Amino acid sequence: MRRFRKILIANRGEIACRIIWTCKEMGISTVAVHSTADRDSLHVRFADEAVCIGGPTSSQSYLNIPSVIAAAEITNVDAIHPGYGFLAESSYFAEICEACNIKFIGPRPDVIRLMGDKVEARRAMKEAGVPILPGSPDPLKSEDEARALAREIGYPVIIKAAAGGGGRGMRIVRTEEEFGHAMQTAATEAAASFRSADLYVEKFVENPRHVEIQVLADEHGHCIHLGERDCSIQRRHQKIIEEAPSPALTPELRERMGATAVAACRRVGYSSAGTVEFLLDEDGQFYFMEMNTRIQVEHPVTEMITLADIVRNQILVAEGKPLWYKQEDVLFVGHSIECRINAEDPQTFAPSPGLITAYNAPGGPGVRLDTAAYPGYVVPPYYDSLIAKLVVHARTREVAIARMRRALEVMVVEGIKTTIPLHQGVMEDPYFRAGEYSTRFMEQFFERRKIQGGLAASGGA
Ligand code: MV4
Repeated sequence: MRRFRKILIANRGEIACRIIWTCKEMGISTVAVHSTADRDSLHVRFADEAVCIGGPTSSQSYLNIPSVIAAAEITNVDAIHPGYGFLAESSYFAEICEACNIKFIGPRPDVIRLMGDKVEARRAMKEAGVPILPGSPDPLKSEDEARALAREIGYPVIIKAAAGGGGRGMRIVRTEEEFGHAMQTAATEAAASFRSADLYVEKFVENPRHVEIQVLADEHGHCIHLGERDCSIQRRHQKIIEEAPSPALTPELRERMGATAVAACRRVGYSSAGTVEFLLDEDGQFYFMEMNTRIQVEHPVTEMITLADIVRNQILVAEGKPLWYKQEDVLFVGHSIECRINAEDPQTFAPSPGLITAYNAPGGPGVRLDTAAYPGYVVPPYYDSLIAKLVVHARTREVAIARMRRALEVMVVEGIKTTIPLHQGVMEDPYFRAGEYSTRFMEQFFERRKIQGGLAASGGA
């Protein structure tokens, strides 16, 4: 067991600031790394030390392993927190950290590698007794074999890249006639996007909800869950709104999904914070989708309803400490909703980088804003367009929605386009308000608005 004196944050933006907040509370010094485009960023300003690690593109800086490690060596840190994205799920980077005697704040490299291979992850989950969808036990070897398997499973099926995840390189196949073409294009896309062109096939679930369980595990085999998040509101596999608890779960289903996620983590020797993603079908059956071995963008909704600090727990278990609370000690209070504010056109989702000319942060009871933006900040064009996460907490879902509407109303971001008007529209949507939505919500929302005469006519953008 050791105590970290200094941590390097291998990330930028709101998540780098979020990690620094917790380090300050724990009395741990921080080192920020930044690209030349991020010199004036808040994470650079709030960290105790800062090191420029390269040019503006991600590959020149935040993905540049030798630069990040050099910064860690120069500043003599005990550990590196990778945040999300960039190097967070690189088993190779985790291994390099280990070889340099720097603690990687996350699970072991072999566990990251296992979960990065979706075919292997499915196998491990099956062995742990976690429900998986009918599908390939191994990567597809030939079109004929795959076709026979799809016929056995029954259409519709979905072809996915073994090295994929997050929706890249997927093809839904509804009839046998489409199969050959779908497999070809999926293979081409997988080969271009990932190290591996391997594919697998699964039964396709119509109108599912995306419900994920937050887990915390220490290095001594203890594991607990902090309940679920409903992340069904997405567009092109980018989450837009998340909430906890899910309006779709009963206490009984929550307990079963939580226990299943914990069993999955035990089986693979998981440590640190992690997320087990499930598809929930219209009959209330749930199936393993993937496991994320990092802290996630939407972790604040879980922090709000459980009063846990997930980053603090990641740091404590990385120090080798046992989890200090048991499953029975986890609190669940009220309801939380997160709206992702992106520097994007709210209708086309085209990126909208540039100068923030005017800015007002909402506050007041039950409002949390995770952001690295400030008046005069220039949103660079090189990275993800997320500029703020507006998170609310209230006793009930109804009051949480009212609180979100009021916070969105007083939030001002001028000079660039943002998704604030889109969120205002969703908060007014009768299906959202009823909690009746699936992963198809956004397309249906835009369809309803078109019929009504567009966003502008109904109080949106
Ligand atoms: C699926 C599915 C239906 N059936 N797998 C999308 C992201 C990636 N993690 C897997 N995804 C899906 N996998 C089967 N067998 C539907 C999706 C899916 C989806 C999932 C969650 C949230 C939004 C989605 C939008 C389209 C498709």
